[in-house]
Amino acid sequence: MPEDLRSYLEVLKKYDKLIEISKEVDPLKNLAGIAYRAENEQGKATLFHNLKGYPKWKAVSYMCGSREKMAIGLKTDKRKALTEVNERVNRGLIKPKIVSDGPVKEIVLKGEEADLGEIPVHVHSSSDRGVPFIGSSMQIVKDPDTGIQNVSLQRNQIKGKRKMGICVGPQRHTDIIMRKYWKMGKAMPIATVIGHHPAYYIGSTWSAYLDIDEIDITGALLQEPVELVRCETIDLNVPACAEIVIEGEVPANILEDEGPFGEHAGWSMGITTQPIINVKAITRRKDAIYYALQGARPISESQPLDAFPMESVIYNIVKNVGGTCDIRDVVTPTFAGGSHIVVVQMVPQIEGEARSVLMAALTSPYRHPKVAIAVDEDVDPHDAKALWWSISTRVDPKKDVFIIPDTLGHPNDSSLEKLPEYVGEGGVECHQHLRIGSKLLIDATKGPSRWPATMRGVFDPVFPVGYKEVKLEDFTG
Ligand SMILES: Cc1cc2nc3c(=O)[nH]c(=O)nc-3n(C[C@H](O)[C@H](O)[C@H](O)COP(=O)(O)O)c2cc1C
Ligand SMILES: [Mn+2]
Repeated sequence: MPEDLRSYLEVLKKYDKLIEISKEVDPLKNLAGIAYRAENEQGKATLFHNLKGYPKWKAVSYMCGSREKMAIGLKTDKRKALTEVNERVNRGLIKPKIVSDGPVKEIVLKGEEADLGEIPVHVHSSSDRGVPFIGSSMQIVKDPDTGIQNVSLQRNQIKGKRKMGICVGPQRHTDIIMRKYWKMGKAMPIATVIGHHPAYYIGSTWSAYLDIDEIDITGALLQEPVELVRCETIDLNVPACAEIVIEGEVPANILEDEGPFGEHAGWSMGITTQPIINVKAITRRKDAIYYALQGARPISESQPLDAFPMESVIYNIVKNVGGTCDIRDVVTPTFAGGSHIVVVQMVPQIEGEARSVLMAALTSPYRHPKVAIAVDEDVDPHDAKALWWSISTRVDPKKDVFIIPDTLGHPNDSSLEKLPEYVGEGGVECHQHLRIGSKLLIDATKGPSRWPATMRGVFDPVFPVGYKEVKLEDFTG
């Protein structure tokens, strides 16, 4: 059986990472808050069995709420995840196979039969004025020049029975491809895929090159070809074992108000103008499980799902700096929000290496990070206290801190300067601003390993006597 959302729920149950709730929960009023507490207070995903107004539906939330959970879904663990994921991807991407049918076709609703209102789409944040947004939408489009499909996670605002907004980041692949259709005066076919195994979600947030179909990355992550099935009304192929697929088109040159929506930084950018999707069909499983991916305030699913592929991609880059170097982990702390900080755990071998690694960490396909911090092998980059201790005790600002001005930033990082609107190719207005900012590099390592051990040793931590040997329970029970 191919891996899907259901096989993953079984894994979460086995590892005691899932809370099942049978009391009635309202997707418009309290689903988000309950799911947020389950993750932030207990580190667990939530499966809702009883949804107000949607008697036949179940919904899952926070299934991608931490690196730990996604790692067990990929049959590895939190610590080994980055090396394991990169080994799988570097072994070679795996092309999908086309099948003639699949569970996502159990129900096919075309034209007037299709109704977004039958799906239990939830309200995410206090900023959103009670409007439901689909957060778990993997958008599949096809480059008209190459015929290569692109998969990208982009939210949808519900605007009517068969109308949604789509939030398209400037200059990302969906935007570049959409403008090719618009230049020809054509609508862009688009398939919105909801609910599948985390390997699909990690693939869809993986920032690869334009001519890479992210579904091949999912194949590599799973180490088996993904099964795809043809859409009913548009010329696209979609995962056969997804829960729900919405088939539609983005009409040319139409921009409408979108938002407000709580962003990954933990606040809302207010209203911007964005393209829309006109829905042509909905196909789904008979007993489809809705994936209520929660966005916004940390820790939502925005941060870990941004982080895991970003950490993998950056790890793959920094481990080759200067030929090869000793990288132990790469972490974009989810509690910080926005994925603007990247921490590299490493043992620098020679002078200058940590700085080069920090520059490389900020120069990947990802625009999010603006602060890079190098910590040594004895500092856990997942632990905020250890990070602060390291910065406080191992950094001389005049020689260990650098700022690189006027660099590309993330378009949703409101602390950075907005560039003026530009008019894109074919006279199409850009609907969002690009931002220019700066980068901060902090070297909090103990110094190169080729230095005499006594020089690095100055920074070695000391521990209370007996600390490593004792267990408190042995003395209190
Ligand atoms: C939870 C989550 C929500 C996201 N929502 C959006 C979005 O609404 N619009 C967008 O452009 N990117 C969004 N992203 C980022 C894109 O998914 C990511 O940049 C992806 O790599 C873009 O695909 P591309 O490399 O094919 O351009 C989101 C990421 C996450 C983790
Ligand atoms: Mn892409």
